[in-house]
Amino acid sequence: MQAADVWGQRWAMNTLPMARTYMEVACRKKSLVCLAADRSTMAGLNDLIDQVGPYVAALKTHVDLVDDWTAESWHAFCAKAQAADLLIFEDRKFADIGGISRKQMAGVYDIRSWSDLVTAHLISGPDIVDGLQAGWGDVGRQGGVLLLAQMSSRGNLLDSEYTAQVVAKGKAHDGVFGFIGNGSRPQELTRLRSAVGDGKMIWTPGVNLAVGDGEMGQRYGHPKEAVLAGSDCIIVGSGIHKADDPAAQAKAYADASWQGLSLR
Ligand code: 5BU
Repeated sequence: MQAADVWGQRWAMNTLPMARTYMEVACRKKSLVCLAADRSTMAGLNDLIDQVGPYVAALKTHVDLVDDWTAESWHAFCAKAQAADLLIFEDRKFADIGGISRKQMAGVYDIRSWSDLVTAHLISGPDIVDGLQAGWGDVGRQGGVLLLAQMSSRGNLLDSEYTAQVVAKGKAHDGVFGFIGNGSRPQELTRLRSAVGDGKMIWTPGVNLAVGDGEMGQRYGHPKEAVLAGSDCIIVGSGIHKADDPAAQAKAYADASWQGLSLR
């Protein structure tokens, strides 16, 4: 089936090339899973891609939590992810003023050179999106920003009024790929989807087949419920990378997410 048929209005209304690339990858893999690759060694990260690459549509990184990081090993890791047909998404949660965010795209990690997507808070105002876009522009690349409209963690300060403002400002900006929503609370997600409409992506952390409370205030909802409530991509970390059989678990998450999409 063509991506346009599978995704319906989401495809029709979402003209950003990066969003369409994601929707096509998801169809090729029958998976709406973004792997949160939160392992601390390069060997662990490389193993993970080797095992689960076929079952996930995107890769989410925290480049600054790797103990043995080097520019060369990271470059090779990104090449492996690209070969596995994965969008690379650095969950940097930028939050500074536009000009500094632009500079932070460079620096030691040079996020602008290998990321397709990054996260940002809108707490400092909308110029952060222009700053991040300028960062990619500085190296002749294109990317998309996912704005944090909600979070999955207990007691976070992103209340409904804040969410509404993030959505209103982000919807109008071409540099915004979409929004982060709370995957652990389908009702909140349904409200977020109705505010966002079909023109932008919603990606959701806080998803696990074992629904309930996680470590240190994390909360989890079920993958299928999140997709039914309007998530376009479930972000799954420990549910996959801490599993005894990461490949089998990644497939289970992929199947649950794909089933959710087919019922929507
Ligand atoms: P977990 O192991 O599935 O709980 O990992 C979740 C990942 O998603 C982890 O990398 C977090 O940094 C990320 N995350 C989150 O959990 N909640 C949020 O609201 C945001 C990101 Br934004």
